[in-house]
Amino acid sequence: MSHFSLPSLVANALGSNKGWTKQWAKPEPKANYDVIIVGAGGHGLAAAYYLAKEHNITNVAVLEKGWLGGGNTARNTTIIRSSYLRDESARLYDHALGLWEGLAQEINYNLMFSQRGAMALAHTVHDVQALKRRIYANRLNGIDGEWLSPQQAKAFCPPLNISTDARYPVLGAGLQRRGGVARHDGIAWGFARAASARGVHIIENCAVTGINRAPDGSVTGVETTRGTIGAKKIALSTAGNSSMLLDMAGIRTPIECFSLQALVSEPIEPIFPCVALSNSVHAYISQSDKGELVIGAGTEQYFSYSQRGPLHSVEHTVAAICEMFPIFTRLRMMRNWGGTVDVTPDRSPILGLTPVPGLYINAGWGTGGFKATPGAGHLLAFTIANNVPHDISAPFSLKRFQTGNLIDEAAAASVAH
Ligand code: FAD
Ligand code: PYC
Repeated sequence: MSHFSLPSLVANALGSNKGWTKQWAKPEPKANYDVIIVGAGGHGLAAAYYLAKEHNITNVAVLEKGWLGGGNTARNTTIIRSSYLRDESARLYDHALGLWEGLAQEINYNLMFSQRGAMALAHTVHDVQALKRRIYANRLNGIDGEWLSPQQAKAFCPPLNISTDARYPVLGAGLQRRGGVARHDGIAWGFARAASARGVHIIENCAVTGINRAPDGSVTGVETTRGTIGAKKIALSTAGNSSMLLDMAGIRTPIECFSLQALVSEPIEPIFPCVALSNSVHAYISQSDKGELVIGAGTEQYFSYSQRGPLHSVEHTVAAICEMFPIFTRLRMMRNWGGTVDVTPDRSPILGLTPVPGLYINAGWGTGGFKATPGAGHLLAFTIANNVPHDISAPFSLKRFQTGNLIDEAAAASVAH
């Protein structure tokens, strides 16, 4: 089975991102912009790109406290799928997946987007019922999904142990064949280069420390570690730091932050042909094109803004992987790391207007926002440009925490919380 998608091969053959060189301009900040986006993760950079491309708004700055793409965009396990339960989520994530499918050509950057299939394993009767329900709901929404028996799951993923004497035997699996993985840096650098080419300013080492407001309450700009910068509109796209930024504008949300850890093994020959996720045993795994097994854990059980976590969670995750895939028992772990994820009570994002005129929010993607990167940026750009939410993102407003119209995706998050 090939790990490369055709778009990747084409973009690669064209040599479009020559050795991953970072080809975007590094301007000094101007005094004023039409739009400031806080956070140069994949989402913020995508929003800047779509603002320029689809709304002809190019007087835009993306301000980043660290380095471009160094937040969760750089730290995730890159699983992409649109297999969420609720109609609202299905539209949201499938919008993003649709954008991924044409993106390498569109921005002429090798994103190494590989639709190798994302397979969620069932280990209990409850898992079977929840996964089958999700597959049926997905199909009603026009999203591909199929149920695999244990034998079919093993045929799809040969390293899988389907022995009935496993501690949590595999009872079957839900498969989305259009799911897969991509190169995390690629999406940040690709959007950065494409936005920069359209005139967007990307300014690194520029932390936002305050949000300035006019007497009528509307935004006028931001205070930063590189001085005051004016703007008519400001969008916050700061993932694990979102609640701190919202605090600066006096907005409270039910976001809670946790560390989420991942690790990679030493590189080995291609052996793992898909993405596999287990909610019950708590681990997810794929193989990178470099050959490393990319493995992720559940969220830590305490609140934290720390981009690291304890070793015992990694050990628990590795134990789960070895149980499901005993062939990996003798592999060495190369390195592990963590990111800070911003989790909402219903495990769905917040994307839209805020009570502060001119201030927009894209947050709460928690453990699952990498897959949404082009979609989140696309919908955020629409919202900023038109000052109204896009139809697809309208249900994901802050107001749902007051109205109670929650969009519960706890089971579909595929990560233990
Ligand atoms: P980020 O990339 O974090 O960007 C936000 C940026 O804002 C950062 O660069 C940060 O430095 C900057 N910032 C913060 N505060 C300020 C400030 N005051 N001023 C200026 N800049 C600021 N999702 C999936 O879909 N699939 C997965 O397999 C998956 N696995 C994951 C595994 C791990 C270990 C982790 C940690 C996350 C995982 N996720 C996954 C979640 C995913 O990584 C995030 O939801 C997504 O990357 C968020 O993108 P972003 O652009 O919003 O955030
Ligand atoms: O959202 O599918 C997901 C996911 C898997 C691992 C981390 N996030």
